Amino acid sequence: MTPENALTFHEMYPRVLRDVTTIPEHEICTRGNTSLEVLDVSFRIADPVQRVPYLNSRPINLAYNWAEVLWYLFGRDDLDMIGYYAPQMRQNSGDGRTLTGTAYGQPLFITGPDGRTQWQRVLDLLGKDPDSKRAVLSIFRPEELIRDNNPDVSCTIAAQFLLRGGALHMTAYMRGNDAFMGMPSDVFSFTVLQELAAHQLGVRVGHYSHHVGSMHVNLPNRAKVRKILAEVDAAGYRPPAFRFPAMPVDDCWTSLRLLMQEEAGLRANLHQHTGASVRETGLDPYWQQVLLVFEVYRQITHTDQPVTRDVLGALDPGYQWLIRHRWPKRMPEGAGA
Ligand code: 5HM
Repeated sequence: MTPENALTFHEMYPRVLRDVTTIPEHEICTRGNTSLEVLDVSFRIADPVQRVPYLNSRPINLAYNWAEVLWYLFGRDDLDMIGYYAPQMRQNSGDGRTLTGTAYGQPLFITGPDGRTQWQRVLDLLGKDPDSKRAVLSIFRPEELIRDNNPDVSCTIAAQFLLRGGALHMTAYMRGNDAFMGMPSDVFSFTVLQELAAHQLGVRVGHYSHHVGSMHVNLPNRAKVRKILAEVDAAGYRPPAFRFPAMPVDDCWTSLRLLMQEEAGLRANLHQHTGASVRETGLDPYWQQVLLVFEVYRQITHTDQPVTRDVLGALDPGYQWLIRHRWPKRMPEGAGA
């Protein structure tokens, strides 16, 4: 199948939702979920930095998306961290403490017997053989199907980097993807990994491709999908013209380690931030924005007050738009969306 193309994920998201809900190939019922399904869905995003849909009817949770990225990058599998941002993920845990299949950081960022992570191996490989077709990050493990009732089997089979024409392209292969709920988070985190890898290799960010065996929408979400389609189909619809910021070209890992420490303190409500204290961390402004998002989420989770104007005002316009739309009831008075 020829992949559909779009410049941004904002453009592609409603297109996939429309295909799955208006011309489904199957209606399936598995593990208690009834879904509309299309098989073998592929698409390509030309500018993967533009990884976010800006939809009134489906404002993404930027705090969760960035937390998931950190959770992956630091090889974590604990519910303590990810369950704080997405309490519903606790249902997929077999032991009440960890996740197995969903914790993609474990296969990707835990050091193996050769003293390297999978991530480092593929980057080393591309450094030596830039045209390689072997730069594969494997995620799905055959052992995941040993237990019939495994509550958490990886949905992502693998991801591949292809360095061509001086740009790092990424292709993700998923066995199944929930087009409404899961796909925005998966595209967000995978394209951040792509951007990070491109910077580590010192090359441009190429296009991002997404191949899915079973693309589906669970029936209870069909009404929400209709709202999204109504929003983009409305006469005179114009998407907000935000640009998602580009990651700085430096050793992001130093910033990421500091961000990870800061995140843990905010999550435990051990400290709090203002616009000024975030600037004083020494983080690059790009990572300061992520820290501000975690501070917004701390205020939302640990207090019952509106988010402070100071922190809200320090956010990049696109981030601010997403936060205002996600948590409209927690905005300071007079701070309209
Ligand atoms: O029955 P199954 O294991 O496929 O249920 C898990 C479902 O979670 C997937 O079918 C998919 O709808 C969703 N999912 C997703 O879309 C799960 C993960 C976690 O690996 C993901 N994207 N990253």
